[in-house]
Amino acid sequence: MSNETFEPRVFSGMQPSGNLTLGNYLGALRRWVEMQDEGIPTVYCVVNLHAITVWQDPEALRNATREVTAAYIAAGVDPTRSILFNQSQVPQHAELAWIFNCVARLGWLNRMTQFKDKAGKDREKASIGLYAYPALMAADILAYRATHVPVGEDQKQHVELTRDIAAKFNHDFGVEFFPMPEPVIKGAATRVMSLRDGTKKMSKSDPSDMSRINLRDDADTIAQKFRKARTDSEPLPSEPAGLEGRPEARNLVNIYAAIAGVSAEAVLSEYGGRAFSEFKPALADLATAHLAPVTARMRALMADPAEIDRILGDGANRAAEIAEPVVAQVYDIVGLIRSR
Ligand code: AQP
Repeated sequence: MSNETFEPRVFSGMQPSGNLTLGNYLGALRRWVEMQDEGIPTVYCVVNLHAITVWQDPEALRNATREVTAAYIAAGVDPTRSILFNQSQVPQHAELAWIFNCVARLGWLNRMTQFKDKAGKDREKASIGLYAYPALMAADILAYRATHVPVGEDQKQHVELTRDIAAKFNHDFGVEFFPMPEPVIKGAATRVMSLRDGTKKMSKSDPSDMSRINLRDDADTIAQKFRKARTDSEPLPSEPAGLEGRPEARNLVNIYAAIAGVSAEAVLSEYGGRAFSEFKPALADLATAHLAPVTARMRALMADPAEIDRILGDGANRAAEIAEPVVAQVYDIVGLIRSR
């Protein structure tokens, strides 16, 4: 079955497990805004049910939910053009996730690298929710029968699992109900790496704040973090092949390229042969100039939490208008009685 049978619709989300990073912004959020501006129907979610798959302080979680909403809007998500909401306010996500828990196979989930990374060595102590995370993500996407999912590279495997779940559901019940959603992974920074270790992904929940640029960091903090970013002692090469085996250098070049909207080649043709002591301040200036308006807008929005709650309430109503008939049909297909 092809997705042409389905109206195009975009869905994506981020966890309020901390404040958003430059990785979230360059890897996904900027693409969300582009897709909204292309006029495709877009549904963007703050995925707080995903966040609690690892421990979250309740007050910090409430605050981060509003802050992530503010970051979406500050980055250009327009709550009148996109549906912008918070996952727990639309119970259809959790309802559909249960059904997908019964469709997904243990063998599929056992292959998920994010679970392996996040559970660490002591897997016995990981929550069942962390293990079943991809089934909930499939529910997020498929409750809207979304066809496109803009994400960073790390989420590709989960979107592929969503396709497997959709295909198995369609096959088991002999229907053509769900589309096969496609991951949209584009740009020079689909995997932004930690500033402390070029082999590790930049993450909002990394214990070291110096490992990441937060969207709420001020100019001095951004400059300090880039200045202290780990690098080797060689000057920058004059072409991308010279970045081989130099993950930290590659990361900084990719960040520069993504923010400036140019290729890594273009960055290196300007900075090749120059030392990091010259490149890092240039990168900090570029990042600061780009992020300062986003940060300022985020702060202004956070000063009025009641308005954020109003936006989320409105978004949840609009989201439920789409998700409820989908979940009701799924119940019917599966043979579950829903009406009272
Ligand atoms: N470093 C990254 N580079 C590019 N894209 C990234 N994304 C995350 N980190 C990077 C993309 O941002 C979106 C939201 O991610 P998420 O909040 O659902 O969870 P995550 O992928 O696990 O992100 P974090 O920041 O690492 O969160 P924590 O620390 O809580 O696990 C996704 O599209 C993701 O690809």
